[in-house]
Amino acid sequence: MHINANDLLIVIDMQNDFCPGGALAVPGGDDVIPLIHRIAPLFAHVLLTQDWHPAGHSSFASRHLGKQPYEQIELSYGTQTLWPDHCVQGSHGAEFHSKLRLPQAELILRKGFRGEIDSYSAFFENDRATPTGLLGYLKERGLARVFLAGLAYDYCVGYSALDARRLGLPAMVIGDACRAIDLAGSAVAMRALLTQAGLQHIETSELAAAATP
Ligand code: VGL
Ligand code: ZN
Repeated sequence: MHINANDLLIVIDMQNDFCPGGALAVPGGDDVIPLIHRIAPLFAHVLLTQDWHPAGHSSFASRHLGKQPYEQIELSYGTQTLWPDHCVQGSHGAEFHSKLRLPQAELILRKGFRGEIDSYSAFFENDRATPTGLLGYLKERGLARVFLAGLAYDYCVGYSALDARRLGLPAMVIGDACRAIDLAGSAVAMRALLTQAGLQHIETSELAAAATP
């Protein structure tokens, strides 16, 4: 798999709260940091996403009387899984993991900042209709193909990949550079959804820099 000048690496939600010790820790979440560091220099363009919720966000179980984390509820835009309070704006948990070193990242895209709607995907909020602006950014910058890595495979990575595909953008999930929350089989379910949508998984070892002339 050769990387071109207009390919983009999107590193999803590599934040303290999604790493071991965090409020919504993804098992082995920080294990992908060295893998991301290995592949990032192959890309001319890197973008980071940052889950960024106001306190009392509607995706937090604590906001809903009698509800526990990981239960589901119906909100105006559909079914929403409830989470422990996480990635609260300005908190330590919302910061990028201290070992993550991607100073070359050209954009930090924050999402989930509206109190009444969650946003897993980097492209659309959870109503699957309200755009984050990322598509416009990619178009204006001539970035054509996206490669996705980070956390969590079965939520933010997966939905970002599905939306990229829905928008007609070639997208690839770097499978070994992701980790899943894996709630009730959600990792297997997401893999099936991605495959069904025609999305390809690749491994970090398959990535190679474009041949220099
Ligand atoms: C995520 C659940 C809630 C993710 C974010 O980054 O996958 N999952 N907020
Ligand atoms: Zn979140």
